[in-house]
Amino acid sequence: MARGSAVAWAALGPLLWGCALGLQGGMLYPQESPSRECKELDGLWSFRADFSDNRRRGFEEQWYRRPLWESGPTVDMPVPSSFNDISQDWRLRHFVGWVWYEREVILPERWTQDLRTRVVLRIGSAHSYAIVWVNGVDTLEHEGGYLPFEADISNLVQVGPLPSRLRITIAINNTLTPTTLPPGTIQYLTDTSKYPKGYFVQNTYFDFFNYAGLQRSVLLYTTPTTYIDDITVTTSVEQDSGLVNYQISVKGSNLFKLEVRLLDAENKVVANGTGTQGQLKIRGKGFDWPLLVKDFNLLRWLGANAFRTSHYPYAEEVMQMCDRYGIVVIDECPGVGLALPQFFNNVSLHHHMQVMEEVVRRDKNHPAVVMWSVANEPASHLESAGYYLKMVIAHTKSLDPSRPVTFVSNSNYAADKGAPYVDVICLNSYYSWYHDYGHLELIQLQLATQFENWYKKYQKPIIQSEYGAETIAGFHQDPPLMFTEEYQKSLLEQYHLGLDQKRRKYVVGELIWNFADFMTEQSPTRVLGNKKGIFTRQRQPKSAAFLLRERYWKIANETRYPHSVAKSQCLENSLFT
Ligand code: BDP
Repeated sequence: MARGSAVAWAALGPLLWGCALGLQGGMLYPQESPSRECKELDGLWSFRADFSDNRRRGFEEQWYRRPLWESGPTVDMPVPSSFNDISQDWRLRHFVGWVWYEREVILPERWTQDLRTRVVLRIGSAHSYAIVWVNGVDTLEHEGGYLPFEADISNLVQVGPLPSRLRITIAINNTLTPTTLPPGTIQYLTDTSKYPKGYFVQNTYFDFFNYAGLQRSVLLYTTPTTYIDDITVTTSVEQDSGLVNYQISVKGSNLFKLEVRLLDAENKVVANGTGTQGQLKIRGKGFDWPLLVKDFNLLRWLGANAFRTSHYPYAEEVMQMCDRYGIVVIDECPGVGLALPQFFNNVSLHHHMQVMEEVVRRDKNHPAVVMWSVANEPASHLESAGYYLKMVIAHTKSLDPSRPVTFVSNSNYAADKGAPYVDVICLNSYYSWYHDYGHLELIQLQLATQFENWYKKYQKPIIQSEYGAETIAGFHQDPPLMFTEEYQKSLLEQYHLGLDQKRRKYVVGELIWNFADFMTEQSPTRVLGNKKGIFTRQRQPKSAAFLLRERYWKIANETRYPHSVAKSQCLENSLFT
């Protein structure tokens, strides 16, 4: 049901570097300034899901040509949000196909009359394929969720006297195909004794609910016609000084003068520069007060200092918080569910590289990002996956030579074809949960074997990127049984004993699965979603949260005060600044 041509099943062959790759321009986070204005389009939009059999009625009847209400009934839909959770209509929660959003905006007169102003429409993310019309004119298409895209719409709004009313229509398709990220398949069930005619299901190969819609902010912003399109910052340290290298791309004219000022947290200028590239030298450390946001407060309460954006890039505001809180991030793209051999084809590879370009373009200047992750648990034992991962990793390294690149593996060390190309080996394992369940006594042995095998083969640093147990808050049993708080706690304890054996050697990180419970598709193994959180979905701690809190603060204090007796409590006001 994807729009346009079907999947091209090209055999994996050498890719021509640069062919159709290479993003046009930057994707800076919109900020207000004396020369830039922002107009948020968050709030209520008109919405309609296309329930027609082929899901294409909207295109056949050209719903974008006139206000949406003229072509049929609409409902209110808040933006940002996932349409699945808003309505009481069961069909909408599980809808697969095209949905239509529309919103009218009145523009300030200056935006439409002043020809030295550029007006840009920016969509924070639309999962997963989007087509955008402005006043009925096809303006923008984008493939892939979780990442922003935008279009200069000046020539659509600056067309004569007062077209200050703008109608924005966005059609979004959440169908996952073998060439989307994450990939998926559509299966038609044709046994008419069991299913009505035309019945199909969306198959996915990952463990979270495929929420869709305009899930992040939509906004309009302006720039002058000569404007900064992109900034790339890389940093290093030389003795006592921090070095900030910058490269600025200006568009619209060659006649400009650039002054660069670096501000600290209190808005004091700490370094100056001029021109489109240069180096700023600064001294000292930054310091941030904790912000009043629950998840970051919980991270701080825990003493956690890192997470992975499993399994897609998080909102830009989250990345900004990480910068401020000193939380380091393994920034992962939506390369999840690459489970079937047919997903490793040339079309997907090309798209995957493009997605990595979009991730790096968006997040490259966040100091919080310590590593890029190109995928979670791909079928990396396949030869075709080896080539595919090699190409995506090499491409990501060429986009950002300053950061390590990884993917997260759950393959056997001897079979994994992608591991030779990563800088850090990231491993997911679920001993005593999906294997040998109930047998907590096996964890230490199995974990030691896992680490030793991988390290012997690759001699690379290793991160335990997932481990955990499904736990229903309030379920108790001692001696522990699966799904109880006691079982989760004991499982983590056993893992920690194993991790501590290797921690000072080559195991450089541990990431619990998961921070908080989250929604998944229904299945016999999921009780209202994935319950491996150490916090509930409402952010209340399970017993394991207290265990981790002890551990993380003890490790943090050991590192920061190596000569004092390690205490398992927060010793300072700030986190890891
Ligand atoms: C891992 C996946 C993660 C799942 C987790 C689980 O990476 O997305 O949620 O298993 O089963 O394999 O809880």
